[in-house]
Amino acid sequence: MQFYRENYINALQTELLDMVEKHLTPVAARYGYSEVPLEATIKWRPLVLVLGNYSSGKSALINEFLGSDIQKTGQAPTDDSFTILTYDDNADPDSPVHVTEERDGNFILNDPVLPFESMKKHGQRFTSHFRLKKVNSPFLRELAIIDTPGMLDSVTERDRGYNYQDVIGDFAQIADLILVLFDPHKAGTIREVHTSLRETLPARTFEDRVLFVLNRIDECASLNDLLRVYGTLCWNLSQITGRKDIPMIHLTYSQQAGIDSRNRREQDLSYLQYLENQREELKMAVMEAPRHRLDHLAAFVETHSERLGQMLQALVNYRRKRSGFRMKNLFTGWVLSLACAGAAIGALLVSGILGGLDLVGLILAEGLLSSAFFLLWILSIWKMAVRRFHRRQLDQPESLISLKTQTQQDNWQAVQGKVFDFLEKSDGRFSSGIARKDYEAMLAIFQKGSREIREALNELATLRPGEPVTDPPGPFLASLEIEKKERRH
Ligand SMILES: Nc1nc2c(ncn2[C@@H]2O[C@H](COP(=O)(O)OP(=O)(O)O)[C@@H](O)[C@H]2O)c(=O)[nH]1
Ligand SMILES: [Mg+2]
Repeated sequence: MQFYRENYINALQTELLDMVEKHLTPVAARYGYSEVPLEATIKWRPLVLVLGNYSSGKSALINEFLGSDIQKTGQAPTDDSFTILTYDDNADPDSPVHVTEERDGNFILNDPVLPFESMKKHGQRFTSHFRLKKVNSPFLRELAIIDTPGMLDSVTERDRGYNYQDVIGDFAQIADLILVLFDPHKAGTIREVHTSLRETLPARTFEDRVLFVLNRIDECASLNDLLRVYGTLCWNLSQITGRKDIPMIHLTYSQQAGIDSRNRREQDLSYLQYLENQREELKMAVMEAPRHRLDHLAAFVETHSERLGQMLQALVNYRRKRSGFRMKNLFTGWVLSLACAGAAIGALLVSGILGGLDLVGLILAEGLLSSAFFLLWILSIWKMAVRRFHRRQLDQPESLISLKTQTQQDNWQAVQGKVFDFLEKSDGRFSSGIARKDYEAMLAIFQKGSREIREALNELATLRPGEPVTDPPGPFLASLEIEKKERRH
């Protein structure tokens, strides 16, 4: 079969999902790392999340992409819902672009095909502000868009009845591409958006996954005004991100919305002609979402195999420490039992009670008595000591692992609670052999699998649409598969 860039992307995606499903999810389930299968949030179509203040023109820009007025727009906070816009495979692609089907929050949150089941936790008020629209726009063939209600000031924010920041954080985590929109009137108010993104996105994917857009640029009075606004935004961004280099900012506006609102003021809009191409560029960047999905998947495999690896390392260390403790304590018990039995027999001899016993009898008595003491030790002190050891580990789980690098510390933050829960629930009784094997598998995925995936992604970057490919990607971790099979036989 001839391979092209398009099916290379698909094949790579299938390989990666397979890897998560076969290798990561079973381990994640075994140790309570995740309640739902890990692939649940990443198996649907590539997702583009659109964020920004209210009336920064999110909905208008989306309408522009889709080629029709699908989303409501307006100056006041018009639309307070999260809306998934996705393609309708059954609709007639030649009919004018329109909404072919609408679904409510209850449906979306309960459909196992969709990646939103875990968002049920945000409650009924959120559910009633969540909807899905199927649209026959060709723009949506390879991706879905999430339109969001804008951020309001913090006072009004409290009346929503759900935690807006948390919802945004959850969407950001499953999104492959995030558009953050600003408009010239509010180029300074981006702290909240940034905070929730920083908190939820793994640091190394932040830069690749977020696109900054200065929208509604047709509302600047002149080129000077635009430059002033642009400068303000850059300054704010670098203040908040703490970086000296300014991220790329797309400058654009919605043509239709612009025409509708024009001629209210004196404006010199001659500068716009130089920026017309930016809309198309942004559109192309958004249409790269399937490639971002691959990066996202690669990062997903990397992050979760690394975290699971660390979790397992802590568990393996726990078992090692526990065995060491048990052995040491057992040995102490044995020595003490012998000593006690010896002392007791000595005392009895001195008092003349055991006077009639010969050497063999004495050895036998010592054996019997020390065994009794030892049994007593095992049943009482030893058990208690192991329980106390267990509690001590639970009190300071960080003693189970060495945290030298920042990455190790970040990962530990993410898994510490899970290690605690698992140890508490299992009471420390789990197979150390299986844990060690699982740890090695996670290490192999993190080190070898990630490298193989990166190589395939690099190869992809060199391909142009329509260009044939000599080798399909993968199979990744062939060695791990073979090892697994061998173990089964
Ligand atoms: N002049 C101009 N007006 C815009 C532009 N984009 C949006 N608008 C208008 O700004 C208002 C808010 O837009 P909307 O898309 O609803 O913002 P949202 O709250 O971010 O979804 C509407 O009245 C739009 O017509 C633009 O690029 N130029
Ligand atoms: Mg809107």
